[in-house]
Amino acid sequence: MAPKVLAIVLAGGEGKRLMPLTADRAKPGVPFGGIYRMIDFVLSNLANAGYLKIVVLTQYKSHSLDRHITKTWRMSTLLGNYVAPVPAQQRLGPRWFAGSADAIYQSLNLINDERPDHVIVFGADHIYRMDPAQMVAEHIASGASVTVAGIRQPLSTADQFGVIEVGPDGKRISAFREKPKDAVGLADSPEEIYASMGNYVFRTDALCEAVTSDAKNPESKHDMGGNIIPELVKRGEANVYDFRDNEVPGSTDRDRGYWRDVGTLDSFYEAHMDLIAIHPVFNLYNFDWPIYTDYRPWPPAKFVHGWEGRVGRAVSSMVSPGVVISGSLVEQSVVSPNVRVHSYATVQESVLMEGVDVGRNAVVRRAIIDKNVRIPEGAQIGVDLDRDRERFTVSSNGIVVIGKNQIVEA
Ligand code: ADQ
Repeated sequence: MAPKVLAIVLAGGEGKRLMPLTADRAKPGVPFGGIYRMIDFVLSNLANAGYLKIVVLTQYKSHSLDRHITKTWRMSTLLGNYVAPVPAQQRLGPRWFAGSADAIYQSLNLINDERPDHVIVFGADHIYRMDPAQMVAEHIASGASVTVAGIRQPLSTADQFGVIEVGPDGKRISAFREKPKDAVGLADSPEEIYASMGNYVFRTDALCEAVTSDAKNPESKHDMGGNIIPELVKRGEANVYDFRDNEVPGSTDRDRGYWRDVGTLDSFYEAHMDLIAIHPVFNLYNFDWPIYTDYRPWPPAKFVHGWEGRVGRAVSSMVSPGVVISGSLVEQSVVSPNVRVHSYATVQESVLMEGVDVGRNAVVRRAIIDKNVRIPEGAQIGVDLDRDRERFTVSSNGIVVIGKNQIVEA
């Protein structure tokens, strides 16, 4: 009989480094790529691989995330009601999850109900395609207690990741340090480290034992990457799964192995620019491994002559349904549903979320504009960064970010 597998998606992350986009939504609920939300990528990967028993552990500001999962995933006839969002239940006392391992510990009842042989524990805030079944197969064949997905990343980013060292067989993890400040590069590539993708496959007994004994340890931060994985590595029971070995149907040479942690404003912005590059490094047109999301009855996008017959155009951009671009120019941008861009406005190298309205003559450059923000007539965003710093968030790479309910003065 095929082994029984339950998937747990950790979706409680607060996403402090994505403020103001996470001011009133959880990080996995942040809109991405026009019509998606970040969590759609991990859920699509699981669903495409045939894993349809999925619980999503939510916590922080989870309202819009819950609504999205319920509407898009849980009610889906395709998936047959399997994806269930599970909020922090405070079963074990009047507290929220103390960390990602505590989130699992407090949800052990779900594992006990389901009695799987193996548990997939994946994060919810990465943009990538992956066939998790290949990782599960390798995990089962190796007999490891846990298998951690690993990918090479620049040495300079070591302090954002769990850094993996492997033994002579290239598989058994010999050391694991969570976000080290003093990492050294790989022997065969000194400018790279081997990073944990925050995706794990556990033998069920090993996971239950690990989170239960961790819960009793007052010194622990109850963090998967900070506590659970290092403990299993110390016992010599953890293996790595190299993401380079993953073959997703329909992927191209260009987007094979693409994985983006979009935890900061700059990486979130760069991942959008990856989508609209002339030869996109992440290909949304792979219908062999579709990314599912919530489709609403929006009409098609429309490009119309505006004031004085000026042509409305978008080039090198992705434009979602419901958008109207009239007498204005949109370049190298990702435009979400129901955006309006009015005559003589210019939008360049920007990400506009649902319902944004760009007034006549306005200029928006290298910016991320959150849902429903109105850019008034003649306003300039991303033109004078010193002025923008006084009123908005400006990322370290100079991207201007305007949050959901911010008022933009004319
Ligand atoms: P981080 O992403 O920094 O590093 P964390 O903030 O714990 O770790 O988030 C991991 C996942 O768990 C995210 O999907 C987040 O949304 C979720 N999460 C966090 N706290 C939660 C809670 N209380 N309840 C439910 N879900 C919660 C991790 C690993 C690193 C690895 C990187 C890869 O710890 O080792 O390198 O991911 O990006």
